[in-house]
Amino acid sequence: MEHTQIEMEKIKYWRTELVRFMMAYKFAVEELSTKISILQEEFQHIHDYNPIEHVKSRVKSPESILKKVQKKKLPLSLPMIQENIRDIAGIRINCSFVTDIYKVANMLTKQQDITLIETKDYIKNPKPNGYKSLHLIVKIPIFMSDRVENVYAEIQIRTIAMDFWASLEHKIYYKYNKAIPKELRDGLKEAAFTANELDEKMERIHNEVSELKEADQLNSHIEESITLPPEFIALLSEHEKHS
Ligand code: 0O2
Repeated sequence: MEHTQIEMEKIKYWRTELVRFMMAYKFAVEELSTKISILQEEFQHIHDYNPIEHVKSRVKSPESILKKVQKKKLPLSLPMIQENIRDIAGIRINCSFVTDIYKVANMLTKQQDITLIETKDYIKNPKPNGYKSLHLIVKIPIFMSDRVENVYAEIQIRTIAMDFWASLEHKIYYKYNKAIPKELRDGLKEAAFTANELDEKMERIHNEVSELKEADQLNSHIEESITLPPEFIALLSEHEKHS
């Protein structure tokens, strides 16, 4: 074979491998997104309430993967990338309340085909800058035509307030090229504190409303289930007249 033809064959081979490699992550995101949609719909149906407000997903771009390879000083090989960069497939779930975050995490990780690899709980242990979120690294099987790929994925679960904070911080972080001035850092810490207060307040109100709703439902259930015979009602009103 001519030299250039060998080179062409190599390029073709690597292109196919790379496309297959990226495809597995696309499928992982699709599989997880379907699982989350099922939970949303079923939970709404059973509990008349949806703990998931919003879901975003992405597959890391090849450029971002390469940046991470350099940052982590990894050799440029697909198996090494597969094993060491575990957030190529990423799902972000926004919940209304903090307790919902743990409910959703539990509903997902107890599914048979999801293996929980690592939990980073930045809600119980926030980052020094104020970042809060629950990160789960999971492994999920992807059934391809001739093989099963076990793919890592990162699931980030947070409240809307935590997400609002994180997206602003992310923008500022890149605007200042990762060196945020002190006044802004202090401002962000204060905002993280306020976001946390808001989360706590909203959850307290939600719980109070739920309790009222439950009491209402119980009362109407009791009213519906007890049918008093008319003689008994007459006896009661007679008794009331004389007392
Ligand atoms: P992007 O562009 O969002 O994907 P790792 O580098 O993942 O192997 P690390 O850094 O210990 O290991 O992972 P960690 O702490 O779980 O963070 C991973 C992701 O969480 C980040 O991805 C961010 O999306 C988010 N994150 C973590 N810390 C912060 C923070 O302080 N502020 C904000 N806004 N987001 C944060 P990437 O790959 O860094 O970026």
